[in-house]
Amino acid sequence: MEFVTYETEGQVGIITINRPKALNALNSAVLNDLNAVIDGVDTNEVRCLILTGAGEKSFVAGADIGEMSTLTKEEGEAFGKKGNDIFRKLETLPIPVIAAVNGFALGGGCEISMSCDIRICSDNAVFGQPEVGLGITPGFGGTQRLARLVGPGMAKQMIYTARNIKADEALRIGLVNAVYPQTELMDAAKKMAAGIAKNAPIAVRNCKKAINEGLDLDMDKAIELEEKLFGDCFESYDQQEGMKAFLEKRKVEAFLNK
Ligand code: DAK
Repeated sequence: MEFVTYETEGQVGIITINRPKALNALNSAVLNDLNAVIDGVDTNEVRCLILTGAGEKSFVAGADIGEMSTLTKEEGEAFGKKGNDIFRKLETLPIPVIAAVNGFALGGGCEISMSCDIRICSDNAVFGQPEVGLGITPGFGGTQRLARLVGPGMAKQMIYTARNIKADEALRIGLVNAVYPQTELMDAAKKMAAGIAKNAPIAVRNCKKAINEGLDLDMDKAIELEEKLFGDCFESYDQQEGMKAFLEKRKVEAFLNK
């Protein structure tokens, strides 16, 4: 893969967008590689993913402006769909994904981070949706996910003004969960991922499904969904081992994803 690398460390997978000369901007080739890498993740073996960008300056500086600059209306819509399908695939993967935002997360970069379950960032990170300054709308889900994450008022301010925000402001408005010195970001991401990976995988997956799908439902339906996913954990080896370990006052030997 030319533009996206994938490695595993134990039960944690690390996807790195690797086009540092263009600050990891997303062109069609990067999107194709990303799609193939996501398709190749063995979600039975890997229990948590980290998504990051190569280099120390940028996570993803957006969709590739050069490539977009000559698109027709139809091509623009097709490019939007290409990105959206991949971002949605990431969002609906059964396992959690942590975005380790190591610098610029602009436009499509901010949008891909918002397709992840959790965002943490380095202290040099910059977030923004600069699209209206380029004559377009956010096209990879930005209008939808930003409003859901930080509320419509703040999302509208960021999108209409196209003003970038620094890591401390991203933390204050809840766009990221934590800020780390650049040199500590990946260790923090790996530590969080390992903490997730050691928990019962079926339960973690069901929590992801309950939260993601429940947010699109009214409360009665959402609670019903939670009941089903709660029930689904029972009779599993991991539920029995988890509860038995508590009752026997010992540590869980291992959760086996069954
Ligand atoms: N696209 C292409 N190349 C980019 C890029 C981008 N988004 N961002 C940076 N680069 C390239 C630069 O052109 C430069 O290349 P060379 O000139 O060296 O060949 C190299 O990366 C280094 O960038 P700079 O020299 O500019 O580095 P600086 O440190 O001076 O500035 C910066 C860093 C991040 C502030 C600056 O590069 C910048 O402003 N970049 C653009 C950020 C941006 O506006 N991003 C949002 C892009 S718009 C849609 C689908 C998707 C989208 C919208 C609609 N539909 C189809 C509906 C998404 C839109 C976006 O993401």
